[in-house]
Amino acid sequence: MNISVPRRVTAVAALAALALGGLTGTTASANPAAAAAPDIPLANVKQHLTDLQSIATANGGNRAHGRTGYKASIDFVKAKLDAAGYTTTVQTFTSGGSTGYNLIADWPGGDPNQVLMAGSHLDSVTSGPGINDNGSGSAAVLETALAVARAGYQPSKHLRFGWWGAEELGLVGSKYYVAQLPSTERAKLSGYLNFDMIGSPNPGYFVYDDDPTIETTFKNYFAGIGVPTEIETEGDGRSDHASFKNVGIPVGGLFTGASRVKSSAQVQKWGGTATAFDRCYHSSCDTTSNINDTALDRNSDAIAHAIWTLSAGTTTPPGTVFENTADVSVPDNGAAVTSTVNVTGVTGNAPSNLAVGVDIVHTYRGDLVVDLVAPDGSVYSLSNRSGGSADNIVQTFTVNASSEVANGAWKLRVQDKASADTGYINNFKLTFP
Ligand code: DTR
Ligand code: CA
Ligand code: ZN
Ligand code: ZN
Repeated sequence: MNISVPRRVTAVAALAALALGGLTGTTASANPAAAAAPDIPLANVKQHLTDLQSIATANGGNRAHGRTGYKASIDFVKAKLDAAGYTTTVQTFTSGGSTGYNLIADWPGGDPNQVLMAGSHLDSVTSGPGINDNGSGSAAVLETALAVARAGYQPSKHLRFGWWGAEELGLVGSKYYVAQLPSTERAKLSGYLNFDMIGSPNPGYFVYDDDPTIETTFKNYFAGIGVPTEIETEGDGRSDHASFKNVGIPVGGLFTGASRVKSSAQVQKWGGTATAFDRCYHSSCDTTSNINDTALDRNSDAIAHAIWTLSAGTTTPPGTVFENTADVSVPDNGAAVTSTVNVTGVTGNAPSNLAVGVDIVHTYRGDLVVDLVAPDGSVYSLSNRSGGSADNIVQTFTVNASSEVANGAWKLRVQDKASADTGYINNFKLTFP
């Protein structure tokens, strides 16, 4: 039986412990500075492009609005996001007599009144597979979203990602999305980042000159890796950010060029040739061979940098533990009792896979009703008179607590509902993955 009370480790000690290989069984109130973005693996982004190419090949050579290849592209991206724990929504609209689709993916958590959004159009033209235009943007945004999930990133702001239909017909999908968004919801969007053609074979590095904070964020990234950038001058109105800008939402984005010809000065700056940035723009040759890997990698990492920087979140170190080791006696056939842990220093909401460690010593577990009570009073049933005459409940439950604010007093509530056997709470632990 352990009678020690919850031990608090100062943030510094907690971080030191984490640095030394993780905390061991004590309360951590680590509150790290805003975390740096992870590197986005180029191989993963290119695999998405290969998959999109396969989809086009299997569907008449394109992924255009109204064609089977586009819906197959939506299904492909959605499946990966669902598997990663996103809340996805497919929005339908009609254009040119055909059904169009937008895919919206929300990362659970963050301040719902401050939404940072990133997006790209997923449709191609009918003449080709659209791997640079715009598989490149779609794949990079997808991989960044998957990196958020891998990191267990809990940003201050709520993260949302979008893949738009029928951009090539005139920004139709993103215009529909914005038009359908109530003004109260539009007001919550702190920024929209757009990525349309970010892997051009003869690349330039262009930054949209719209919202200054977003523009600076991107410029700083490229300056940090020693890559000069230019302001995107032809971008206004030319891609989905225009749909958001037109209703006053701050926008930004990246672009590596389309059919325009790279100048000799730009060749001096970026290398390549004084030819089109993308000679396969809107052509059948816009395939997986129509990609410059360096440009795709740099822009993918720039997207992650912007998401992490502009969402001002922190990554809860994997395995952050909050626990209460004090014993609490459970009265036989009596009133409910509780053990409490106070979660601090975790930004945003709790995760969808919160690990709830329960350790109850008892001679008849079937007597017990065991609940997790969130700081706002929400009740999550863990065990309800189950297990019969077996001894003890020593188990880790995985709870989807993503609708709960993480910080606050979480309680393990236990009640013995039958006479003749009794016991005590030995340990109650919450682990943030
Ligand atoms: N309209 C985009 C390509 C495009 C052309 N100029 C810009 C500037 C900024 C972003 C995108 C573009 C398309 O064909 O999808
Ligand atoms: Ca990378
Ligand atoms: Zn296009
Ligand atoms: Zn495009």
